[in-house]
Amino acid sequence: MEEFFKIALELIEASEMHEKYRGEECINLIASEGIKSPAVREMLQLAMDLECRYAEGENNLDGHVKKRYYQGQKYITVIENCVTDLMKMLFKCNWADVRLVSGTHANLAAFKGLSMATKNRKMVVAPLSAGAHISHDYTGLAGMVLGLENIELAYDVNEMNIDPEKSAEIIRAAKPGIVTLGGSLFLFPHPVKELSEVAHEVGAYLVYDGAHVLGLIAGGEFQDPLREGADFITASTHKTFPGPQGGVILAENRDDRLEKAIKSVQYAIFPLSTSNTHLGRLPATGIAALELKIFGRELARQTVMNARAAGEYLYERGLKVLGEKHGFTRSHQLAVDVREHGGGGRVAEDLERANIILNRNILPYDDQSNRENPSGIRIGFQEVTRRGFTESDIKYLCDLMLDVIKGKRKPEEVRKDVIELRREHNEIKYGFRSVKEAIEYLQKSLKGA
Ligand code: DSN
Repeated sequence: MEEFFKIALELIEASEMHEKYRGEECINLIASEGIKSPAVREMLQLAMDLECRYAEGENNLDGHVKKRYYQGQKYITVIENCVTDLMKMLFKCNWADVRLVSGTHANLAAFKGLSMATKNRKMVVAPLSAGAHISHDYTGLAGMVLGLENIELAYDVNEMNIDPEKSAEIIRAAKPGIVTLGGSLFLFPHPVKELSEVAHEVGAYLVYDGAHVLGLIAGGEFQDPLREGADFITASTHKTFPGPQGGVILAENRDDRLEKAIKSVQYAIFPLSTSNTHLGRLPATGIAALELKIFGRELARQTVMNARAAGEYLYERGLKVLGEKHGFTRSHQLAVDVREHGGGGRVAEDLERANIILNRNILPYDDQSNRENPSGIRIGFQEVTRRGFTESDIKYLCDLMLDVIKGKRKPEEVRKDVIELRREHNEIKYGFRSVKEAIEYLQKSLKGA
């Protein structure tokens, strides 16, 4: 009993300490994370009963609830339908599913559904080292769980992008059921237009994993995959889309081909891969969609501007920032080759000692299995942008990073400055300060309409 109680106490203390450490004392630059506004946080708190409930069932082709297997659903159904509609309207499409609990779950349902619809187990996708997510890969969900056969797209390291011509040849030769673009190291828009035409020519569906860039797409930055020809967008809702941790799939139901695929993906969602859809996150996801509708353009623009400004600043001071040819990035991310400073693992750990949190990253020319100390680090600017960082703050942050990376100052010394910089940015911008403020905004806008 004593041991059990000690562990319980340790758990509570660690949870409290974590909130202070990462929430108040670190500058967070992990590109796959995101920060929520006070209104989104408050909405999560308000949904504590919803957090206890279940809602299994089927949806119709509008993405609305069609059938439920439990009672007590009258508001749950409204909530799910409202969030679905907000997502459809935000991303200008006529089908969405918000029952996915993560981006990987969204990929699971899309890949499973589409491999059933096409009766084809081949998927053409970028290599892991060129930015694909582990769930796309033969060593991850796609290969080991779903049993898909992966065929790699061609990647052009000079462009830091998928090579459209060579990849088109690969798709034509492989005749897959799925072509997947998008991913986790994602600096420049992928050639969706070119490759969706080829995918459709061979009867494949094009899936765009927009987990990292969903908020940028909502804000009109980066690219517009559904208009460029993608059949499905899979994504998480907690990176540049600043909502609670969750997932979503979006599509434009244009014709019989899409309708067949949507039905199959819906079946892969329920009954194949969900029971509890984690309902407590849904109202807050809707508030995040509202915030992007109102503030998304400005937020996305500033996020990309901050990332590009950091790229230029670090490059001018001698770091090997990739993608120089195209202004370093058009997303929220930068990729930096830090081999001459000890490698990605070493640099990420040194920065962690200074309370600057980012991740080591495999770069396209790395050995894919070198996950311990790859060449690169990946830096994401979505959270600092929401904390109100503009170009001058970004340059100062880069100076602090350079001090550590170049060994000019001890990380522990830099940490004091990092904590101070973080404390100067307590307010979350581009969102509502409370649910009340959101309601007042909506009521005022509706009155004026
Ligand atoms: N593994 C995450 C990333 O950091 O990109 C996404 O799931």
